[in-house]
Amino acid sequence: MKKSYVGVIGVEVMGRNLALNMESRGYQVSVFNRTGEKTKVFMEGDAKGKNIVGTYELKEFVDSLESPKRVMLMVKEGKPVDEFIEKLLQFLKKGDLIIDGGNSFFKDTIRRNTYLNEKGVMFIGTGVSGGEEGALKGPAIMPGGQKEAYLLVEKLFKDICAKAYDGEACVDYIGPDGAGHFVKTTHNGIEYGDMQLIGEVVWFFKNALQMTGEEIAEVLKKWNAKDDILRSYLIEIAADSMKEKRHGTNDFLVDKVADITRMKGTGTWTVGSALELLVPVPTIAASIFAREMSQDKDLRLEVSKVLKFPKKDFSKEKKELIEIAHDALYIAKISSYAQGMALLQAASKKYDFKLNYGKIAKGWREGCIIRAQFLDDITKEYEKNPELPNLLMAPKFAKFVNENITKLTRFIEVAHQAAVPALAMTGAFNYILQLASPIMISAQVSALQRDFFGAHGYFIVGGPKNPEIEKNKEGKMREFHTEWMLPGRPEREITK
Ligand code: NBP
Repeated sequence: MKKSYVGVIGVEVMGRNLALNMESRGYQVSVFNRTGEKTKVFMEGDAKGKNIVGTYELKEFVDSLESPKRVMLMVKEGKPVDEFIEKLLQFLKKGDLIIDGGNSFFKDTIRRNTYLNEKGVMFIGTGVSGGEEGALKGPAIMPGGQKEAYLLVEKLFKDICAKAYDGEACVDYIGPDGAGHFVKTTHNGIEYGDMQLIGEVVWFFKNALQMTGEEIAEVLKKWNAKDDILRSYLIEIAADSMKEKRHGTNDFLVDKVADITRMKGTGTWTVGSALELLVPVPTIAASIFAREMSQDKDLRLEVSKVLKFPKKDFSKEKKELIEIAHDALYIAKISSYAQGMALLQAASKKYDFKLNYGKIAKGWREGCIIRAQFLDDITKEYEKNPELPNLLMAPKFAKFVNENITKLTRFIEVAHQAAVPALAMTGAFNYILQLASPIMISAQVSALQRDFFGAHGYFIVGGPKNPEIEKNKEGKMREFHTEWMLPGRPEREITK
């Protein structure tokens, strides 16, 4: 029997749709699932009559593949991945390849890569984005691992992945070991931020401007028009869902759906990594906090009986405020992506991922949830200057922010007067504000407090008009401590 080009383990939503996608591009695919019954259902259903080989023993699965063997795991992240790797090692040889296409934590991927490398088996950890539809029709793929491992699947990935409007494949080699999964995790964090920002705008429309679901849908539809700076998949589906009536009723689904958002954890990893790498991601973090707050419905029902705020009505300024919201959302999006990109930069430095930010943004243009016109602009800015210290400094974005920042200020002000929380919008605004502050007075105060109670030291700047930090002859920042408990409170320089 002819051997399969590739094998997929896991026939849940992602695995079975990826297998169908591969088969539709001319590849013979073998499949295996821990619970054989699921394989049987797949083989007798969607896979029937297709060039897909159903297998029920792991050895049979591996034997059915041509060499070098390409095994793609599409199983739940964590232990199942490690368990399959162990079992597969009994049958794989040097030069074979395991690909983990699930949402794995990048440090696990680094560990697995090292472990398998010692055994001569190559390993790719790859983000596969776009959910069920993406898996079937073309996902964005973010592979990390050995370059020679990538070359073994480059053609396959290029054939099955999404293609952007200019025909470019939404896959590229991301970098070594955990690079692909780190980028996918960051993508998910950015996705959380995008969703929260759009949610806050819709809340603003409903509560500050008293707009109906249909009106909101019309506005969002315009924002998704060709060449609009906000054009994106998430705006498109938000517009669509605003119009939706609950099946069999006359109620708008948006008025009936419970205000609870769950999460699977990749956004939390993004924020965890950001904390570890000392990269501020306030918009992304706010979106996690907002999801967390959404979970405790009982508490919110209780607190809302005790705390009540005035809610100013701004519906008379609807037209003007809709325009303001448009540009405010765009600025917040720039800020949020700047945070995500800064996280990628820090991780690239720490883990030597050698990430290419322009290419990463390019690869997100189709086949993933954050696909948007805006990503093209990000790519162009990084192509002009790959060493951009922060995305907000890209001339195109800096110009827009400088000209329109007061709209974000106004949005936040109106939102708060109408008792609409704007966690992510505020986070985006304050990120810009702090980043653009040559002197952060709050940090000056904290530095003083830390030195006062803990003798932690502080640095010295020239003064309000000279924000540069004083350095010694070797170029090192001079550090001082005030003896707060001694009479006269003398200052001494700390020399370590
Ligand atoms: P799930 O994440 O629901 O995983 C189901 C698969 O994992 C089944 O094959 C199941 O086998 C297997 N599995 C489990 Br659960 N526990 C196992 C264990 N202890 N040992 C061995 N196998 C085990 O499937 P999915 O939604 O298709 O997602 C697959 C991967 O892709 C995940 O990492 C997910 O995070 C990621 N992802 C999902 C989406 C999405 O939209 N769903 C999007 C992007 C990425 P069984 O059938 O025998 O229980």
